Amino acid sequence: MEDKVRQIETEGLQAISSAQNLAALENARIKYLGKKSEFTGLLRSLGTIDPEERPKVGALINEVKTKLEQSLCHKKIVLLQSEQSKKIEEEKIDVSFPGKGIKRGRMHPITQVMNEAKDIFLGLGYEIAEGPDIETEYYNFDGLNIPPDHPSRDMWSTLFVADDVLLRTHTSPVQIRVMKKRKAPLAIIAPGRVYRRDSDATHSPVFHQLEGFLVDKKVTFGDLKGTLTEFLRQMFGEDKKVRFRPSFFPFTEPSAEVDVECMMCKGKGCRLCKGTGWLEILGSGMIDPNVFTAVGYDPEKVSGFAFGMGIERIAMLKYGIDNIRLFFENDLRFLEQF
Ligand code: 2NM
Repeated sequence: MEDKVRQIETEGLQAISSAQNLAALENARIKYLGKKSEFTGLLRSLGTIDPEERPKVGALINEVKTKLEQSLCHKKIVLLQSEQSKKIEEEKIDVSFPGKGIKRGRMHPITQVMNEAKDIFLGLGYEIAEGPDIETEYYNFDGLNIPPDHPSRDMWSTLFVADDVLLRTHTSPVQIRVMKKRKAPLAIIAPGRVYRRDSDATHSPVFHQLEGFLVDKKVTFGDLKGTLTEFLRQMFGEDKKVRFRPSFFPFTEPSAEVDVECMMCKGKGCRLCKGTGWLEILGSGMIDPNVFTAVGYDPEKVSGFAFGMGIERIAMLKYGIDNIRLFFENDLRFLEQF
């Protein structure tokens, strides 16, 4: 029996020390010290052996059991440590590695062009004013000297919310509101969303405008020309030619449309400018006396000029974009180019 115990000791210690991982070690424990092991069997059969021998064999079994347990415990610590350090090694991260490169967002091209235009007028001493997108006929049409039967008022041009409630078709109502509230001198720009019943490659039912006006004593058409020429030079480049063409708007008299030399062909004539060498950029004019009367100003005492431009149109010309819908579809392949 003693030989058997010694043999189990040798084999057990061997199995423990050669275990390569915790699972193998656990198998060794079950095999050599488990409830169904040979060793436990011997321990149980202790009662059947010669009483003379019993203390000696009992002591030996206890000694071997302790040895195996200590060996197991020690090996377990060694394996745990090596598995831990293996895991640490595997999961090690090099913090000096370059990051994943989080994509930076950017301003929408319409916002960029709008900000550029605003900044130029802020530099010229203008102030920004805002107003509601939902307006009444008075602020959108009547106050601007637009006659009751004007085609822009009908339901095929204007988006109505209810009778006498509509989505503003330009930002001019903001200017009427400012003039009604404050007195001259004023230099104001009104940027914002506007709405029209129109939809094709160059027209969207929602688009952006920047309008503005200046009122003071003795404002002249020369002031209008100087201001808008300076704006266009800053916006499109010092080298660009600018021209003023007679036009008509109900709210200005006289009125002028302003063109800039085509930036694609430098005035030679191309697809973009339809062979004319010029691109129409904005509308303008001297504020009509009827508008002044409507807001409570005396047209004998003050004069002023006003202008308006479509931001999408400017952005399309500036970047050579042929479809306005690209601005609203939010396709990153398009937006990432700006
Ligand atoms: C334009 C063209 C010409 C304009 C006029 C006014 C107001 F309210 F002062 F009378 N605001 N904007 C105006 C004048 C707008 O857009 C093409």
